[in-house]
Amino acid sequence: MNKNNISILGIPMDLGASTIGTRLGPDSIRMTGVLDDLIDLGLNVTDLGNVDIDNGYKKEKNVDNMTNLDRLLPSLAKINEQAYDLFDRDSFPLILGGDHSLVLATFKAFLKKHDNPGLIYIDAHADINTEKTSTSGNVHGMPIAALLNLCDDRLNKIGGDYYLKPENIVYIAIRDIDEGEEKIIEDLNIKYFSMAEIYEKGIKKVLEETFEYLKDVDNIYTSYDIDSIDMDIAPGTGVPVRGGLDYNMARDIMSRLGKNDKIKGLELVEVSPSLDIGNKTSLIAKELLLGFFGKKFI
Ligand SMILES: [Mn+2]
Repeated sequence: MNKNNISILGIPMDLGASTIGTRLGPDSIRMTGVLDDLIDLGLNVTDLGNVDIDNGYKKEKNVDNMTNLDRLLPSLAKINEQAYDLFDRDSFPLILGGDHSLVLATFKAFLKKHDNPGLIYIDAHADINTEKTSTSGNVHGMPIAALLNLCDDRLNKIGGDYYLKPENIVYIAIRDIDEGEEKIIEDLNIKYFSMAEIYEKGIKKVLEETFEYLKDVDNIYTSYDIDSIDMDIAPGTGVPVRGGLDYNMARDIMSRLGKNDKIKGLELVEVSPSLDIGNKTSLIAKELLLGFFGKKFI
């Protein structure tokens, strides 16, 4: 994997969220000038543009507690195909989202591309509700459950019969977990680092333990939800939660992940410019990406 060559795919998705706005995330991040800055770091950047998604303009009916399902399924199938093509290129894949339902399609493509891959999931939420445990019906709270084959088959089977092993996922920064989710995490013994544990150990130790835990996995995908960061510094997101990562921690995580050769793909999701204050969330997203790709920090 050549990290000097980056291919970028935007996924302007908001069908999985409760509010519209994340469809503007990829372009808002681009408009910070991050592509020029990556080129200035000496990288070759290819922007493949955005996946063409039919987002509509309002919520469609709720199908068996999966909102927008009828439009989500063809969109996720399309994202899955284009993500696979992205992962098949001889360059480092960078995905800009978009609401987090998209990871169901992107990580399915990663599972098809790589044998026994791992997932580092940096998020305020666990996104591991099924349509039976979810109180909202929003599919961006369900992708991990679907990747584990725990949801309705219409979600589980998107992108084919490839599934994530529960022992191959590590959550970082979760702090807002629903009751049903807690039970799934306990039953499957899924590894996570809460904010309390992160404060106690520090980022360096948390990531060392993460890679030790994933030591039998050669190919790791990182899914970075901007709501992992505290809502006061990254307010431009659909489901903000107080008590998250501060800027230095968020940036430090990215720098350390970027230096690890096992990381074979990165996505940054849930930036919602219409909920932002002074564009600061997109600007933080830019700094996170630059940190991942080697810009010196502090
Ligand atoms: Mn999320």
